[in-house]
Amino acid sequence: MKKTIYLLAFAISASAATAQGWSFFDACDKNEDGKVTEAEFAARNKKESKKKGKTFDPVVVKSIFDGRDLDGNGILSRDELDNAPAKKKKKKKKK
Ligand SMILES: [Ca+2]
Ligand SMILES: [Ca+2]
Repeated sequence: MKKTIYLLAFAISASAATAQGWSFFDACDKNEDGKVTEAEFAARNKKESKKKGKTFDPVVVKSIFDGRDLDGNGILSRDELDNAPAKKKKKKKKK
């Protein structure tokens, strides 16, 4: 039972973004050129870290950025940023 709730919360947080028309991508893409550069991504994470009282670690952010940058062109597209983590979850099919 506990597990179900946990999974549900996960699913909600992942889909809520798109349902509300908010996307992490848009939040990062400050100049709205349809791409998120490493600088934009870092800036966003820096802000988030500050808000959450965490220390901003550029090394960690860079590794996240690289992990999302599937084609390795140094820029995150909307697909790479918004859809990359969701892909993983598709493994577990749920109706
Ligand atoms: Ca941009
Ligand atoms: Ca890319």
